[in-house]
Amino acid sequence: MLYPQQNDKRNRINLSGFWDFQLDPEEVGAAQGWSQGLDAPRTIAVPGSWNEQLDDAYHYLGMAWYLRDDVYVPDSWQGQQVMLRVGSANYYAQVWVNGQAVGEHIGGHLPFAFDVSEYVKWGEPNTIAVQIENHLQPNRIPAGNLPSTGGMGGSVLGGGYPASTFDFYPFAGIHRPVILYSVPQAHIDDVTVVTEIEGTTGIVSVTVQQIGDVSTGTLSLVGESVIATADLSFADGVAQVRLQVPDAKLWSIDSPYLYDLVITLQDGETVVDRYSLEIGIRTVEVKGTQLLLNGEPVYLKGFGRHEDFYASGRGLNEPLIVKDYSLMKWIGANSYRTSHYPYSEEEMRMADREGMLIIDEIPAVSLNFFGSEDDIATRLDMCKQQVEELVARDKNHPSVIMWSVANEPFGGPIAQMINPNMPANYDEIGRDFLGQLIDLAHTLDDTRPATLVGIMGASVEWIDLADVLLINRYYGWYMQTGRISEGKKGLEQELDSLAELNKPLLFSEFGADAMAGMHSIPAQVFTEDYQRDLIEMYLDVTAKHPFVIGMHIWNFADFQATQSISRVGGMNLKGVFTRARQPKMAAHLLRDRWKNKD
Ligand code: BDP
Repeated sequence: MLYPQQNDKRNRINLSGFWDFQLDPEEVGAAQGWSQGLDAPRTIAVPGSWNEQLDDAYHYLGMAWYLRDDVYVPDSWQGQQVMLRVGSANYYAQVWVNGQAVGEHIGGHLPFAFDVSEYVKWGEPNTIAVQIENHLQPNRIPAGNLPSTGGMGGSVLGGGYPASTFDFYPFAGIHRPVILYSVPQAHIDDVTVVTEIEGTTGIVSVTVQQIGDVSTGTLSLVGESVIATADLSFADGVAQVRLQVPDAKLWSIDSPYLYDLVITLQDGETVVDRYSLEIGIRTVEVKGTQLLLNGEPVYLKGFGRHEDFYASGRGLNEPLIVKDYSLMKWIGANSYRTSHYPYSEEEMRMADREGMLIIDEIPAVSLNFFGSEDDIATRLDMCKQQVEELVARDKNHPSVIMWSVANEPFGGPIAQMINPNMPANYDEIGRDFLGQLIDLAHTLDDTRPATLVGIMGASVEWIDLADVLLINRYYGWYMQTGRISEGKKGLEQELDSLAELNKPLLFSEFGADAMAGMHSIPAQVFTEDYQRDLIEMYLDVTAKHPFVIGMHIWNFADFQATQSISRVGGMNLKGVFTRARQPKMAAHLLRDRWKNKD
């Protein structure tokens, strides 16, 4: 799934901007020909969640239509393959060109593209329509409307609204750019780059896949000048090359050096297709209880985050990405997890450029292993699809250091609460499910560790499947509420037992809600003071344990969740920045600790 690009052989038109939009609660649009025109259109911005843009659609998660009828395809694209690509649409989408259905996609956060060559009209405007719905359903990933909770869900399953099983707003719509692009008939279809380091030499192994029957090509690696070149020779559509880069400039947190890898398909002297890609030479490895980047132990300082902001909702917001990166640099963070779904491709490129380490997560948040065998198989297939699509999309990003196949699969007390009659072999079913996902991540990419994120109280056998242990802990918040010193005891005890697993451990979530501007002495829950003190306690306790390889605070910024009695204004307030990106006291604590010490 290569990111479309414009060069001398390829074309791309970004269709971001104002589109026509109409809700379709009765789901009559397809039958009534809305794919060719909406009868009561209003304006919406693409990309962006509809919920944040239109006040009457805030809680609407049903079917809706997006349409543009002004799309010319340039004459110069004739003879090329014309593709229509959606960066992401949550959750189910079907795409139409000039009234013809060209394809559909399930899953809210990964790109999909269709060959629309035979549907486009030349010399006149084309009509592009996308219908999308985001019904919350028990077998979707992530799930909603769980029957065992009587359809009640919401924040921490406390019966919130909408009835998600996850603690963030189920924003809906076209969240990333819609791009019309063209590639030559014979073209570079995929590129896989793997890097190794031998002494001061970088090894860059490249596999190129092409569609068509061109048998040769070239490859060059460009730094300040051309560093290495090689000829490509294709057999069965695949060519492989191993480049040596003497005195390689490595990609690292402090110096995220990127080379340009330029690939051509060539018929004799004639260049048929060209694709270039920024790559970084670096290695990631787990050794004993350490995580190594370029052979050196790395300590992860950062956050769990969300794609979330006023008005744009979960939609791509490039100025916000730049702003968030500047705040993460200000605070001294070097890493984050794309909790709880894949973030935009634009953001992944930012991470490459800025030297940010990314734990790349699929949307398998709050999995449960209840239901019939068929139900479980449906969910497993969907998770596998997302692992496959994510690895295909992000495998070449040097910033990606780990795949996360699940966040907080329901086990222990939470599973019991949802379903008091849970099957005796529930833990076993869960382990098999999660084990299959970890195995799949390893099979698709054996160069990066794979992990899953454990919920408090769940069976240790599940997290033990991971190469790096990731755990979310809320001592002093959901447990021992208001008593940080009691929470500290719980944390210390658990750390002693986790040491026995002999694996690196990242605290992937911990924190407290804090209402910006609220203070108290002594520190009480929901004050900035309490959040600051709790975070400080975790940093102090974990610093004594060398197998702890990092601390990710939950959350970078306050974010929109569902409405419930534990979410004031529907907001999760665990951000160390507000939703508007103003610092709370904890942000200054972290800057002091991360910039000046550690
Ligand atoms: C964890 C979840 C996260 C929630 C967080 C919280 O992984 O999505 O937002 O707790 O309750 O259980 O704030």
